[in-house]
Amino acid sequence: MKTSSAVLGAVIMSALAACSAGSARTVVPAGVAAGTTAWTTHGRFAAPTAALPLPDLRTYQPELVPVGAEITLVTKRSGAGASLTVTLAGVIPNRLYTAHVHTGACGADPSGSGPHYQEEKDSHQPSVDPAFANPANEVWLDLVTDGDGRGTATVTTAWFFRKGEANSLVLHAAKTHTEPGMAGKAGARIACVTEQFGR
Ligand SMILES: [Cu+2]
Repeated sequence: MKTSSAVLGAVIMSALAACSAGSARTVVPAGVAAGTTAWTTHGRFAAPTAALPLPDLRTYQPELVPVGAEITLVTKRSGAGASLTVTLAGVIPNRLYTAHVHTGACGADPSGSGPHYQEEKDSHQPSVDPAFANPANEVWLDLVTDGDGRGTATVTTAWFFRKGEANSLVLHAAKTHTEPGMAGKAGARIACVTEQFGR
């Protein structure tokens, strides 16, 4: 199927080329394995002061996630599980970026994306109990950039998102804490991408 994948590649490339700051483009590729669905979202981060309506992607700290930096998010559902691959470009070289899936869409304020998505919900929110705030029950991703400010990381989960309940990927400034009372915290929310994970 050389021809169809070449055509698909051309479609994806033209969709990616069309991305402007703040608006995400989602491409649903054909030909993924039976029982699996996957889609790609790509865009460039917009300024925190960008006018309404709120952009799908925005940076809250342009010194860490510059305006115009790119993100590509590939979400796969295979069986009961999920995998997320995040690629950043145009950010700070040789730096750790952490990311989580949050429940709300990106807001004008960094807190607008709400708490973390949890497979088993903690009745106490925000959840800082390691029994709930842990990388098996939430989506935690660590991404280290190279010397050119690019990086890719993949995280997998044993479960898939409930429809409508997982609506953003939030980039944080620091490593994710794991200790009681702090678990899941990872410093400031520095950028956000609105994405409907639970489709
Ligand atoms: Cu978070």
